[in-house]
Parts: sequence; C-alpha cells; structure tokens
Amino acid sequence: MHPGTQFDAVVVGAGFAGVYMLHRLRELGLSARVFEAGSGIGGTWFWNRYPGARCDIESLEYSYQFSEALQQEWKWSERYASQPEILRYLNHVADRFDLRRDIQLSTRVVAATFDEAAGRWAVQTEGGAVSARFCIMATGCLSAANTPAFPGLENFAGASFHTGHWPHEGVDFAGKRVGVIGTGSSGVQSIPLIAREAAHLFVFQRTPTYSVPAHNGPLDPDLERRVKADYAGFRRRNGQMPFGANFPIHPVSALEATEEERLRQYEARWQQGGLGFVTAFWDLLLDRAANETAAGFVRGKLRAIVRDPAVAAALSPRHVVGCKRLCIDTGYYETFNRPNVTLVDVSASPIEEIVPEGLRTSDATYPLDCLVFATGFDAMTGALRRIDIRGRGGRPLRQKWAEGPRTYLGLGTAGFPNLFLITGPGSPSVLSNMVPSIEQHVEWIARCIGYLREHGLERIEATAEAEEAWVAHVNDVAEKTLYPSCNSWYLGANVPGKPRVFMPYLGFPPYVQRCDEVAAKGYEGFRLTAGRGG
Ligand code: N01
Repeated sequence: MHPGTQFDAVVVGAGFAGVYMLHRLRELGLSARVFEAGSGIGGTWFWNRYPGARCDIESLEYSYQFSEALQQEWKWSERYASQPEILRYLNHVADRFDLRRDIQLSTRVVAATFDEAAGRWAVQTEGGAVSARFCIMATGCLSAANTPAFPGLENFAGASFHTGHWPHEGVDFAGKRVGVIGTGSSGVQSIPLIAREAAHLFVFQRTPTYSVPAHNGPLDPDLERRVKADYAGFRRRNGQMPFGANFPIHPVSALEATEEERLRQYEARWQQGGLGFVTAFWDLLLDRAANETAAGFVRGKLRAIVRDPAVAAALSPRHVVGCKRLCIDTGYYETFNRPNVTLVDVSASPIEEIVPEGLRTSDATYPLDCLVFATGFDAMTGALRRIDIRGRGGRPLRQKWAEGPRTYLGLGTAGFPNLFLITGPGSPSVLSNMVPSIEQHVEWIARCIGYLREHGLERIEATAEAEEAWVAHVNDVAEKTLYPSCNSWYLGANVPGKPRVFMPYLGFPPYVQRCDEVAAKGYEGFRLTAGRGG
C-alpha cells in the first residue's frame, strides 16, 4: 500500500455490511478497497465463536435478499443458523460475487481524516495510508468488546476469554471450574453448553434476564419451499413489520384481553419460540401494566422450570420485558437445575476483584480455572470511537459525540463530508433484522453516490439543522415507549461513563419511507456541493 494509493471509496469492515457495500460499489464501476481487522471476512460472525453462538433471527430472514439467485440456491440447515453456518454463507457470498480481491484482511483502520483542500479522506491503517473520496464505515454495531475493568484482572492465573473474541481453536472446559460473567444473549447461549462440559460452572449474574425458548431444529422443508416460492413477497411483508422481521403484531391490547386470552396468546408465542414473543400484544413495549402481564408469564415459566425456588427467585427479572434485548435460548433456565451449576447474584454481593485463583465478591471467593466474559459490547459507537475520525477543520468525531452520537438518519453526521455510516446510531439497526437494514443502507448509499456522480457533485454532508431535528425525533419516538426504562446497552448504560442516550431508531417501515423521501427530494437535509467548500 503506497501513501498515494487512491480509491473512489474505502469501506471499513468486511461483515455483512462491508461485503455487500463492496458489491454495490463495484456495480457502480467505482474503485474500492475494504479494510478488515480480522484475518477472515464475517465481522460479528468471524469473532463470536463462543459455544452455542447462533443467530436468533430465523435463517430464512437473516440473509441477503439482493440476489434472487443467491437466496434461492443457498440452503440453510436449521431454523436458526449457527455461527459456523453463517460464516460459511458469507464466505460463499464473497466467492460467488468475486469480492475477495478488493478485501484486505488483517488490516486495522486506525484513523480517517478529511482533507478539505483535496475533498478526500486519508485513511490510515496499521500498515499504511490510502486516500478515497468516500469513506464508508461498515464497522458493526456490536463489534467493540466490553471487558469491565475489574481490579486484579491481570493477576488471574487461569485463562480468560471474551465471547466476542473467542479463540478459533475453541476452548476445552472439561474438568475445569469455569466462571461466566454476564447473562445477556451471549451468556444465555453459551452457559448451557459450558455447563455440560465444565466440572463446575459459576454464573455471575448482575441482572436476571428474560429468555424465551428458540425451539431450534432442522429447517422445515415445507416452510422453506413456501418461502422460496415467493421469497420477494416474504421479504416485502417482513419489511412492513415494525422490526423489519416476521414478528406479526397481535392487534389487541394486553390490558383489554381477558386473562384466558392473554395466556393463550403468550403460550402460543412461547411454543412458537423466538423474539416474536414481544409482539404478542401491540402495547407490550408501550405500557408498563401491559408489559407486566408478559413479564409475569415468563417468570411463571421459569419458576416451573427451575426446581430450587431460591434460584428461581434470583433468576426472575423485575424490569420491563423486551427493554433489554430479549434472549432466546436452548435450555438456559434448565441449566440451573444441574448439580454442577451455581448462580451467584452479584447485584446482592458485587464482584470486588479478580484474584490469581479466581473471583472475589463481597462475600466469597470462587476458585476458577477459566473466566468467560459474556459482558457485551461498547455498542453502536464503540467501533467508530476506536478509530480517530476527523472531519472538517480537523474536528474529531470523538469530540463531536462526547455527549452521545449525533447523526442524520444514522447515515451521515454534520461536519464529516462523504463519510457514510452503515447502520449507524439513529437508524433502526439493532432494533430491526440487521441484514435487511444493512441492505437498505448499502442501497441508499450506492444510489446517493450514483446521484452525486450523475449531477457532477463531489460532496455530501448532513446539515446541522437536519441532524438536530433527527436526533430530537429519535429521542421523541423512544420516549413514547418503555425502552428507555432500564439500563440497556441501547442506552449505553452497560459501559461506565458512556453518555446515556437511546441510540437506535424505533420503527423500520417509517424509517425506510423517510430515507426514500429524503433521496427523492434530492437528499433533503444534506448539503450537496460541486467541489471544495461549494
Ligand atoms: O451482551 P449484553 P451480550 N459486572 O450487553 C453483564 C447481540 N447478540 O454479548 O445487564 C457484572 O446483552 C451485564 O449485566 P447488566 C444481541 O443484540 C445476539 O450478551 O448490565 N456483570 C449483562 O448481563 C445482544 O443483546 C445474539 O447488569 C456485568 C452481560 O454482562 C447483544 O449482542 C447472540 C458487568 C452483558 O450482556 C449483546 O449481547 C449474542 C459488570 N461490570 C449477542 N458488565 C444472537 O443473535 C456487564 N455485565 C443470538
């Protein structure tokens, strides 16, 4: 890589977003380079190799739709695809569309600086620098691992792992005393499998979690046939649902339904399995009393599963169900019936330090050979903040976002011309089916770049006014729901010191409509210019 190497576009990250962005840039006839820190493509699905890692959106939906041939020919083996299968799929896509030659692996981007005079981005990697007119961040929403700074961590004599940076060769827990910190989706998926292997498993739980069974299994061939007979229609209908996924909303208030009707609905959704539990009634995420009926149902289920009433009580969440990401499990609550599993409530007795022989809480020391951090991510902004991004006037993005992320549509941010974010904060992203959201952003960005070229324009930048209004709108929408009511990573509440701002935009269909309107009005809310300053 020579300092003078020039591209039309640089894409940072080769997960679902970067891979598809490259394909679209190629179709536009642009020169593009993707930089990927990992030694393989796949993003989230490259890094998260912990036991039990799988997607909890159904495989027929968690896949690209941009190519009818691709979606017809690929065969998923299970209802919910496992991490290895999704990684195989992404590698297949890279080969099928001949993308690898423009993807540079094992290359971490450390800085990106907008050169105002040239109207280009200088993109600095650990191995060199290039320049590009467009800089597209496909860095992922959940890619910057969060490992809490427990005192003494560096003195631990055993082995420690973060679920988001799992060793490729796997980890042998046989005969080991293992501690897992964290009971979000990653903990809920890995705990049952680690428990089967370990001599003893201690689960350090700060906040109990609501989890609904996955009922995973081989993909139903009839369902596959029906979906593939009209894949486009299936995608279109899903795109009209609030989360952009096939979770039909039952159009009845939980409070207006009779007790019997409520139980019937909840039981049906429980038996169906998956995230659609939260749309069992239309007001579950809007009204506390309505939500409590669903929360009570899940607590009842877990009390029936977990034999020790004290353990069941400690596992019972009190917050609003769905407010932190709902978990989907295979045998999670059942795992606490095993004689080799101990639940440690670290909200009652907090973790004080990691000691060479294990973990010490305020009332006991737990001897451990291995420690697993299922402690999540510096979500949505973490990966962007780890790159030194500087816009007009050399202003750092980190400084601009010091009080929380500010974007227009989650696609651009004022002061940073020709910088695009794929599924950035302020877009539905993590509160939608990620793959269609990624495709929608990639297609919007590709169309926008095409428009600039057709109109002899060189720069696009969100206006401060449009951004201001969008940030306020994202907040207004969230405030009408129960989402801001608990300490979730959607709010940045899991990372000490992170500003508490609700980051995703709620509502996939209105969001897509808004993006389309903005484009149709010549990119309303963005300033488009012919050259420098303009
Ligand atoms: O992370 P999390 P995750 N001391 O942030 C605890 C997606 N995903 O990796 O709740 C003690 O949800 C923390 O406790 P608390 C999905 O969107 C999808 O599990 O903050 N505990 C919590 O229990 C998901 O939501 C899939 O009190 C500490 C846990 O660690 C997102 O990724 C699979 C602590 C972190 O949970 C993140 O999930 C996996 C501390 N200092 C992930 N700090 C599927 O598609 C944190 N915790 C299936």
